Amino acid sequence: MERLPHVIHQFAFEGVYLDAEVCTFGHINDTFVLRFQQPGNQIRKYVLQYINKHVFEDPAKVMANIQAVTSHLRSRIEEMGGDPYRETINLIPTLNGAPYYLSPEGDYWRAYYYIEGATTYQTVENPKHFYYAGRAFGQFQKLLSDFPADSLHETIEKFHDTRKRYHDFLEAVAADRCDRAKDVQEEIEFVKARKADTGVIVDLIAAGEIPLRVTHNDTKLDNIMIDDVTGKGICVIDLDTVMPGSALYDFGDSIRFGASSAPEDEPDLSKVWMDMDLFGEFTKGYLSAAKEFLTDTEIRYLAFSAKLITLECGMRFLTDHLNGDVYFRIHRPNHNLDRASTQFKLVSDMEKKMDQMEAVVQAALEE
Ligand code: GN1
Ligand code: MG
Repeated sequence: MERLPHVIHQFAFEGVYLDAEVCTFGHINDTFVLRFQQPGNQIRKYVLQYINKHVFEDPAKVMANIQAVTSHLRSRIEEMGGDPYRETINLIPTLNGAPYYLSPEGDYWRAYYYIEGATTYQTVENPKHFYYAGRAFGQFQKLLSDFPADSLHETIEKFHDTRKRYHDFLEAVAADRCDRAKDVQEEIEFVKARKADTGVIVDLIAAGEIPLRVTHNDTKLDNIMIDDVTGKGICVIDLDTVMPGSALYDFGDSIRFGASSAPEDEPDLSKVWMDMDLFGEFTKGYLSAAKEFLTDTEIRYLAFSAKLITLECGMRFLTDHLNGDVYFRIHRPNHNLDRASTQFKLVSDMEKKMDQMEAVVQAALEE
């Protein structure tokens, strides 16, 4: 917080600065909502973020991706008669016209317009929201389907390469830096028993059986803004991991987070399961926008991708727990272990429901 006054003066914000509030949700960056007084007593809000340098080795490349993708989105939204100030994020330049501020200490900061009249959720409060979240993520991929994927930087290498994530996990188990492996044997065995799953999508990509597309790669529910009046998903946010990837990663990650009956870090596992109604809502919304561009092979692996990305995320949380919580921000002891446990509970439940999930995908295609 003490760095804020200096940083705030680097950006082309309008009005008189009033105050800043910390946003505690994301696990990676530090986010602040700033309020500025405008003439006539109006208040305007902006979002200011400090980019985590340990996660993003080259924040300038992250920003180049975001700039390119948002300017593409902006022109497509304008062509369709939409509102480019609500339907995509918009960067605020620094006073020098740069897309981010690099401080003398080597820290990267960026700012956006705050989108008014819309909210992000940690769990689905109204099933229709989830239908519209699916539609918005499908639409996001569609709007970017003519964007040259190879012009984007791979800002985190092999981000959703689940086989690589599995090897990182094995390394963390072997190193056991914090002497925690003895207490999580059951969780470790759970992951090892699913080794064969980890190569399925990477192998399909390598064999050219599914295409690389421009994907978001972090499509959890709290990365979409839901309009407070219409309940529609209006804006996809957190574009840090926009990279070439598989559409399956985006579908799978949305289900992992949003179709769960409980928050990602629920400590009471009896409250955690995969909600089939929510799975249906998202799948219908997503396919209403995406069925026109997805291939048959992608569609065949949609249900599986939900399980795979949930396993991958659980594995990442468990890896970080073993490594001493160096990647995901924690707010209590064993927080990453709790997060891993919810993911594994969801994986087990999805395995039981896989036939039903596949039937839901087929039914949504026929709508
Ligand atoms: C991180 O920053 P945030 O909280 O939106 C992570 C995602 C994980 C997610 C789990 C760059 O996303 O990959 O799925 O936490 N982002 C990065 O909640 O690693
Ligand atoms: Mg986020």
